Amino acid sequence: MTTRGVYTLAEILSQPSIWQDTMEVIAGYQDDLNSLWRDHPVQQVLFSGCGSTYYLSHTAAAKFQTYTGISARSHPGSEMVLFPKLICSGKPGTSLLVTISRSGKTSETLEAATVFRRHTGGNVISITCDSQSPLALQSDLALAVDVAQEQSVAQTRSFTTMLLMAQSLVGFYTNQDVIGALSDLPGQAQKLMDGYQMTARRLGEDSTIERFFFLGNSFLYGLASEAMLKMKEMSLSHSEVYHTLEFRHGPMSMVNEKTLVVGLISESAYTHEIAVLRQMQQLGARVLIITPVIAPGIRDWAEVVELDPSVPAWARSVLYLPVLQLMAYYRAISKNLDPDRPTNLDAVVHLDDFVSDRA
Ligand code: F1P
Repeated sequence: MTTRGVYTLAEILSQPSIWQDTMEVIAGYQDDLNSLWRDHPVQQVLFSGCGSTYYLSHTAAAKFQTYTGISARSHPGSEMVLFPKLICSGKPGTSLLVTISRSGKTSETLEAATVFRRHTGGNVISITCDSQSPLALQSDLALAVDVAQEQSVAQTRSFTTMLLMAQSLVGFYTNQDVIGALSDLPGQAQKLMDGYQMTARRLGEDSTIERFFFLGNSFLYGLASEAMLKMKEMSLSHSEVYHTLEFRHGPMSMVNEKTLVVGLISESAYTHEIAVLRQMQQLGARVLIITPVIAPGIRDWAEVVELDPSVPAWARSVLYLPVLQLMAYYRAISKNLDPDRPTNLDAVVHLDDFVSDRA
């Protein structure tokens, strides 16, 4: 019995219970969030993180603008520090920054918060798994989900739990029944992992697959990016991410019979997204589709992970990831790698003297 990846597998499988434990924590932040928005109305919201948490910030920004109508965009922490003009727009005090960091210690993210304040005078919210971290302690409001902390370097439950928190920002701002919508998710995640763990294992262990392409639109692009990174970090595989229809504009030249194309399917663009995946299957690719909508005959040419369409789209995003995390895990183990300790990676990137004044 290998000890490789013991933390990663446990942390992936623990997501339903960790999400359940997080519900009360999330509900506890509603009043603080509503006060902050009421007392400091904003015209734009910036989201920022690094690596996995940059991808999370991309999903959060797309979701926030889609559902609130307020301008929202995401930048890697390093971009905000090195190119502060990316930050500046609008009058002082009309912007809000949401920084996302599992550790709350990543140098670029910490400095991005400092640069943001200096250039805009705006407030900083942090979403983190460490309430005692420098980022949390220097934020105007720290939304901490410490229960999701991990031993593995590869983010899994920390990512999805911080995503639950980010989704809840949207839900609170738009007066949704946040806890009602979130309360169904742990059971949905358990059902997905019970129902598709063997699919994830079979695809992960399939050594005839040499290239992975993860496709997603809108707020699913950030999740497709995270799935791409998990496959890279954990299994050192050829793994790329594209906006779904963008894949036709050149990258599909790489498709062959040793390719798995994974489609994270939305409801609003479903027919266009499925057309891309069907085309890739006809070019010889294997196809895995994660979708809330099931078209007739789709199972004849694709492997399908079915999401429950009764879960509101603004709350459903976390459900796209557990099966893809498991696929990356099983591929790592089948390649005799240790996903707990990805090659070349540390849990936190510390940069000495990374300050914007000298940028
Ligand atoms: C950010 C990060 C991770 C990456 C690796 C190194 O950490 O880049 O996204 O997967 O673990 O650190 P954090 O700011 O979210 O703690």
